[in-house]
Amino acid sequence: IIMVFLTLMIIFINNEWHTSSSGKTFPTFNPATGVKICDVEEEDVDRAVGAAKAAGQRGSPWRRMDTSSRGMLLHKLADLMERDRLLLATLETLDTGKPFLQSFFIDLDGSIKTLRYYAGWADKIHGKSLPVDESFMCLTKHEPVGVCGAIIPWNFPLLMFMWKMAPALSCGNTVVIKPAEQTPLTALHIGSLIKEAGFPPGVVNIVPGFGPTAGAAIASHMDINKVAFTGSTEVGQLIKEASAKSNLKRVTLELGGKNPCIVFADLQLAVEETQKGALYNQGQCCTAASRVFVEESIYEEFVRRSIENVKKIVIGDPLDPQTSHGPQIDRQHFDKIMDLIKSGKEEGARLEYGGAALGEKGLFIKPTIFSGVKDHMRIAKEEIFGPVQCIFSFKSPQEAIERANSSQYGLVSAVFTTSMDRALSVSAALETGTVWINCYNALHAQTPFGGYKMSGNGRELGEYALAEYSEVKAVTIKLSETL
Ligand code: TXE
Repeated sequence: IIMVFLTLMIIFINNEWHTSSSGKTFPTFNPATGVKICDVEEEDVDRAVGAAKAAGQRGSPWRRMDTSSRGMLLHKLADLMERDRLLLATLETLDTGKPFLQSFFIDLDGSIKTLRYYAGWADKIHGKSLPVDESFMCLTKHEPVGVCGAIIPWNFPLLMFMWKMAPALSCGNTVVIKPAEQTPLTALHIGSLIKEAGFPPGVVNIVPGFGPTAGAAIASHMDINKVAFTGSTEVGQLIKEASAKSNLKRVTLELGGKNPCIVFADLQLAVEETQKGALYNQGQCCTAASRVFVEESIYEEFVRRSIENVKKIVIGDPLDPQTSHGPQIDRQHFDKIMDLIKSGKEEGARLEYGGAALGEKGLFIKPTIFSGVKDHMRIAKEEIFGPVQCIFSFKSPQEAIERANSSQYGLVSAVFTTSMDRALSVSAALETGTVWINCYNALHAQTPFGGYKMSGNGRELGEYALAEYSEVKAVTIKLSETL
């Protein structure tokens, strides 16, 4: 049924489906089989921005809508996603290769919860009255920023879509969203749900396309007031540059990571959580636990248990509910990972497990463990974005912190310890936007997410994200009468 439904996916603008004005299409593939799923119409950013701008103008149905009704629309969309959960999870797995149960439980759950969380905020976004000097009164109002562009990666297509769209709509903005070229399918199904939920035309527009064309057009568009991007640090830099050279649109960036975990104690928990952190989604996570520092006294036991633990992973057809590990997203990415694995072997890290592709063809890579990793090696410095766990040893907490912080990145980190003192002192010293204590990948719609240093700018999720999608207007009133 899905294959019939997916003959040609088209562009969603103004609550209608359009073909590309350039006539261009591009294919999307199932990474587990290499088989083409369907063709997708390519871009039309200008048309989408025009629709979004008109939909967000003063006096438009969207701008005049009660804030509580705005919240109800977001809840309605969440209801429809719950209804179509099976279809959406299947599409996500077909397009990304991620195991079905992960799509169904993690990606769909996170997406729906994000929508509901921001649905709740819609009528609670308000300013303040300020005690200003002399005979004045000052009120602040939080207004929409305008047209918000969103550029989405392929590792969590639906979840990243919701992390950007939900707060933008909750604050009353309109959006133009570009899914990643590898994974446009769930975004396009959301288009049909947007219409069914009853959002006014033009509030949400979805333009599949490539980075250097559609993505770059969003970053430099004069009528887009804000852009939110998740992807590589290199492209993040291009987006900031394009903003500076066009209209200084606001930019939030969620970029790469080389995330340290520091393990002092609680061995079995640390083995399981850090390995899940390193290998989840085939290692294709900005939060991947890619540098695991283990205290010298427990190092050998940690490595031994990690090897035992990795054997539980089931590699196979992502649609099979038994499968816990699928293929990498595409050939280019597969080659990049294999090259980094080769460099690890050549630079003297000890290969404890995996280290090779599975089978001659296809994009499956065996979960891989390196021990004896040294800070100068490429696998210790570069974002691998693949199923590779790198284990280092350390002697003192000071040394571990210094090495953990010695990175251009600062996205997430984790500490495993039974001492609350140690947990608090180490988490205070770590230069990352998130610190997990005795857990990993513990993400919640209520909790802000974003990076220090070159891992990004701004925060997604939680109340903090609302500031990224609101303009603050100060209204100052002269009081002529004092009583
Ligand atoms: O990322 P890109 P790629 C990291 C990870 C991965 C590497 C490369 O290390 O190995 O990046 O992956 C759009 N202007 N992450 O090449 O190119 C593109 O179409 C505007 C980390 O896939 O950054 C897609 O929609 N947009 C990460 C999105 O940017 C452009 C998630 C991401 O693609 C553009 C993905 C341009 N010039 C990769 N060029 C994370 N932080 O989770 C591309 N794009």
